[in-house]
Amino acid sequence: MTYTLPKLDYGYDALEPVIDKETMQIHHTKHHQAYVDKLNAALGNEAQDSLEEVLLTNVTSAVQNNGGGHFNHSFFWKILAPGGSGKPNADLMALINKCFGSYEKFVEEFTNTALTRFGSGWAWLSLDKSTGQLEIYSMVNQDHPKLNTHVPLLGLDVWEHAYYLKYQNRRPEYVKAFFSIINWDRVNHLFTEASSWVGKGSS
Ligand code: MN3
Repeated sequence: MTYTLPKLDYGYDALEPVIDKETMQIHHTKHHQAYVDKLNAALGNEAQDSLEEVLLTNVTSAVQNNGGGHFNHSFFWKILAPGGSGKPNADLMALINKCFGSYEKFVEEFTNTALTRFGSGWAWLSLDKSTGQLEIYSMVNQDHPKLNTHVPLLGLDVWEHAYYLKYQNRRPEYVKAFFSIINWDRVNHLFTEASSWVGKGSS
């Protein structure tokens, strides 16, 4: 058994004009596929049931880089939807307001985090499993979003390969446009699931 590239729930051109078809195609079939292939090679083609468990126990750089790449991209495709979908539900909005002051402040902090990630990496919105609070932070390269202590709810790939064909050096335009294609229905689902784990240990 090996890890495989997950199919997308939408076509490569479905996120236009925010993310162009060519970027999606290359990102999914080349970049993501390469992480999957190298992860399989690093694990001797022995996939484990839980990729999260692998990331938390196998600290070799090949597994962290490529397993992180596989986890992060698999997560990313799911929290995107053509034209965006839904909005934060009442519980999530209440926590956003509590943790950041307002939805606008949340967008501002997430945007700043995505823009100040130097070089390659990701911006994340996660739920801290011990405190039940939302946190925004960035991780470098393909490091996973602190899966030992946090449950990721939203993630944005700010590697240049995610936006360069369309936006070139204009990362701010890409980050701003991202907010119009968020699959909030999916984020709400992740949040509801994550909320039930708060305070129940770190695993
Ligand atoms: Mn990427």
